[in-house]
Formats: sequence, C-alpha cells, structure tokens
Amino acid sequence: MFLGFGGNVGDTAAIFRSAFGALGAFLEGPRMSSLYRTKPRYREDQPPFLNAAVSGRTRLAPLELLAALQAVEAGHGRDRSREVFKGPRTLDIDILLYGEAVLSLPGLDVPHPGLPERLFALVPLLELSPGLRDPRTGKPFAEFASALPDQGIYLEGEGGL
Ligand code: PH2
Ligand code: MG
Ligand code: MG
Repeated sequence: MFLGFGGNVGDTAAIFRSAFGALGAFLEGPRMSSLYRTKPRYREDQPPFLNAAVSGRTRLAPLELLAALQAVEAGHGRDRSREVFKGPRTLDIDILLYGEAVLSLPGLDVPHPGLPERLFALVPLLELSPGLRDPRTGKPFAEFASALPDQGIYLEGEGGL
C-alpha cells in the first residue's frame, strides 16, 4: 500500500515525521521517500508544498485505512470544515495504491484518480518503488511520469522553490 503526503502550512517536515510515526500503529514495514518541495497545483496562489510517499503493509480494509488516515490528519491540525478546496493544509494523506486493487467506494477511489497527472505524487512514489504499474492499465507509472511536462518538483534542500 502506498500513501501520498502533502502539506504547506506549518513546519511540514516535522509534521510528516510525526505523522509517519503515528502510522506505525497500523502499518507494518513503513518506509518514507525523500521530501520534495513542489510548486502548488490547481490553486497557484498558495505556498509551495512538501510532498513525500510512504509505503507499508496494513491489515486494515480500505475504508478503515481511510478513517485511520483522516484521524492522523486531524491530529496534525487538519480541519476539513475550515479549509479551501485544493488550498493550504497542514497535512494531507492520500491513499495512492492499495496493492493491485481498483476500488470505487464512497469517498475513496483507488488508485488515486489524480496520480497519473501529478508529478508531486509520482516522483516520490517511484523513488520508493520504481517498477510500479498502474493496476487499471498495466502501464508503468514511470511512463506516465516521463510523458508529463515539468511541474516544479525539487528534492528538499537542493533549492528550486
Ligand atoms: N495538494 C493540493 C493542491 N495542490 N500541489 C502540490 N504541489 N502538492 C500537493 O500536495 C497539493 C497541491 C490539495 O490537496
Ligand atoms: Mg486528501
Ligand atoms: Mg491530496
């Protein structure tokens, strides 16, 4: 199972470390990618994001996992009732992939529908697992990534944004 982390409010690196620790309650063998500083997409009038990917195994069913992740978001200052759509947030944790599953459940589509077009999700995901394929099409995610134009994705600490 692969998750995408995003945030652009507060000390995002510290928030990611804390959230990654909290995931230990229901993830086995958790791994986190490097952190990437990324140009904001969909709404450009907001600060740059930090993005990362996390992998691990879980016994939780998809909707149970979603609820557990939303509790971790809320525990890190996320208040969905007060936020702007696609706007600034302390912590967003998205389920990118759940094994090979293709799911359409209330409030949850897996693979994440935005994944094929989002380098801020694809680049950290491919860092963790370069050979991953899209379970819908069988196409390697690396092919989606290499076909996309530059979206402003920089390894944190190496400058760029
Ligand atoms: N998340 C958004 C909107 N725009 N842009 C980047 N670069 N990274 C994100 O995680 C992101 C975004 C809303 O969830
Ligand atoms: Mg989300
Ligand atoms: Mg998101």
